[in-house]
Formats: sequence, C-alpha cells, structure tokens
Amino acid sequence: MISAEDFCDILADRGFTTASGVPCSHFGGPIAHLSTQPGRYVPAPNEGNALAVAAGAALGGQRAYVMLQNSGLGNLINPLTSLVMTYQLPILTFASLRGWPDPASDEPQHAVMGPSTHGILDSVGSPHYTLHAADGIERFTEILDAADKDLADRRAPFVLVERGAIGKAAAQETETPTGLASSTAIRVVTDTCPDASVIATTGFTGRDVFAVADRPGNFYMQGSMGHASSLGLGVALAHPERTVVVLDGDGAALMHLGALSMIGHEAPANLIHVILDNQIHESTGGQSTTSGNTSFPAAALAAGYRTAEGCDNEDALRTAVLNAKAAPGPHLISVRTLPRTGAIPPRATNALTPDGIRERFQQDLHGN
Ligand SMILES: Cc1ncc(C[n+]2csc(CCOP(=O)(O)OP(=O)(O)O)c2C)c(N)n1
Repeated sequence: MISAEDFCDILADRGFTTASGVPCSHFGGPIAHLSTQPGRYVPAPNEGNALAVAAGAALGGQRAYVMLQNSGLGNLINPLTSLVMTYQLPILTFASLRGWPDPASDEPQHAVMGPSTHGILDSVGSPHYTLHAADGIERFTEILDAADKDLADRRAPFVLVERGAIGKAAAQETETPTGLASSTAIRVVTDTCPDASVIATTGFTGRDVFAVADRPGNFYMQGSMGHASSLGLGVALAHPERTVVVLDGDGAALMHLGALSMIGHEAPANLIHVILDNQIHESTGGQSTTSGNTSFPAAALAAGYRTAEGCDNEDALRTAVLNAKAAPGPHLISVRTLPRTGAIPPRATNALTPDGIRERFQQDLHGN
C-alpha cells in the first residue's frame, strides 16, 4: 500500500498539479488530501465531466489526472474515445477495481463491470497497468514511468487500483451541519406516502430505506448512480394511477442533472422527487459534492417541475409531502440532511436478490 500523501506528492513531483474525479472509497485518501489545498482537485458531478475537465487542463498546458470508480467507466467512455483519444490529449486516469478479482466478494452491481474493466480498456486501445494492494512506492514509480511514456506518445493510460492499494488521509475538521437525520427524512416521506412505489438511489440511502421502511413497493437501485429519477419517471409514466416517490442523493442528482429537464418535459403528475441533500458523497467516505452552490428547487422549477421547495425540519418535510400528494406534479422536495452517525445498516441485497427486488416491486405495482 502507498499512503495518500505519497500518492499525491509523487504525482505532483512529476508535474501533475491538477486532478478531478468522482469519489470511490479507494480514492478517499487522495481526494481528502488534495481537497485541503485550494485548486488541486475539481469535484466533478460525473466521470465524463471529470475527464473533460482534465482534458481542458491538458489543452491549457497542465498535467492532469482523474480518479474514478470503475462503475463510472460508462460515463467516461464517450469523452475518452471522442475527445481525449481523438484529440490525443494526454490524461492519466486512475480507476478502482470494484468487483475484481472476485465479483462474488463485492456487491451485485459490480459483478459485470469488475471482470470486464480490463477488457473494455483493451477494446478501445487504452494502455493500462494494475496497482495491487501489496505494491509499494517502487512499483507505483515503475507504473508511472510506463504511463509517462504513453503520455509522451499522446496516449491516455489507465492505472487500475485494487482495493487497499492507496491509504486513507487524516479526517478533516468540518463545520457542524444542520438538518434532518436521513433515516428520519425517509420515515417521514414513506409514512406520508404508504401506497407509493419508492425508488431508492444507490449507496447509503437504499440501505437506510431498507432498514427503516422496507416493503415490496420499494426498488433498491444499487448502482446506476444518478438514474433513480429517470427510472422513477419511467415507472410514473407507465403507471399514472400510482404515486411514485424517488429518494435521491445530492451527489446522485448532480451526476445526471439533465434528468430534471426530461422530467419537467414529461411532467408526470404522479412523481414526487425527494433529494436528501447532505452536501457530501457520504457513501464513499464523505467527499464534498457541489450541491452547496446549487439550488435544487430553483433548478427543478426552471426545468418545468410544477412545484419545488427546500426543507430542513420534520414538520416542513411532512407538509411538503402532503402538499405534493394533494396536487399534480412533478414535485421536487430538497431536504437538508445530516451526515449519518452510528453503524450504517446492511444493504438490501444482503437479504434480497436483485431478481427478488424486481419481482416483488412489479407484483406490488400490478396490485397482486
Ligand atoms: C457512476 C458511479 N460513480 C461513482 C459511484 C460510487 N458511489 C457510490 S455511492 C456514491 C455517493 C453518492 O452520493 P449522494 O448521492 O450524495 O448520496 P450519499 O452517499 O451522500 O447518501 C458514489 C460516488 C457509483 N456507484 N457509480
């Protein structure tokens, strides 16, 4: 293992002064370390944005690198192939290896991408190297030497990072936030909409929903980060008689913010989109999102939602959900939530298979 500080410093010594990315817990250390130094790290909403920001930095003459979870390769393949490779912009990308080498030891949403990651990069002709958990600075330096040759040849190499290959960084002091516990917010919403179909976004939110309010009408969308509201839109359009509640995260909502405009355009009367906004990617270690400078209610209204409001306490949230149920949507409710304390509940897929989640959701939707 190499420390987070060594990882960043070795890259900085080689002139890599700019980084961007979307968090994976594998990169929690470097992101935390870089975030203490203004201008070193650009938190991107999705992996394609991260690569494009790095490409712009390279166009501007800087050396830049990107960090991401391999589940986000799909978001990055388009700017990789059509921007970075087409214009031969030299970017170094670090991707984690969730679901590899043994997919069975990871969550089900990594089972396809884990064993496919190397092959996907091979298929587009991207050079790649694997940094193993047991590797130290010497091996990291060898990999960077090889990657530097690729960059000099105007190719865009990848370093695939096994779990435990990079250390964590010291915890940072943060301001004391205000808001609701996410489990309380979830209970208020689900108690107020007992007959709704509920789509829960990936990460801790799905785990909280499973712990607080499991029921057949819940769809735990592990993976597919940022697509909960689009999935909810599809369900809402297919079943206009059913209230559909989407429990989203701020990081996830930002990842595919264009979904707001699609929802505004389709304007399903039966959709209530709730964003649990803790201003961090809590599920991957608490890295900041950019929701602090983004008003979800203003964005939703501008995108065509019928109503949108923000709340930071239980009564206001209950009233907002009751109002949303009583009038045609789509509605957006943005709830300021607190970082979780205590143990995080187990994943739905510890108890239910993805098939089982789908089947009972569909049965509930069809009323049998
Ligand atoms: C495409 C993609 N990129 C990255 C991840 C890793 N990931 C899983 S959950 C998560 C954070 C989600 O943040 P947010 O929506 O704010 O919810 P919170 O974790 O704060 O509850 C991330 C980055 C992922 N699953 N998929």
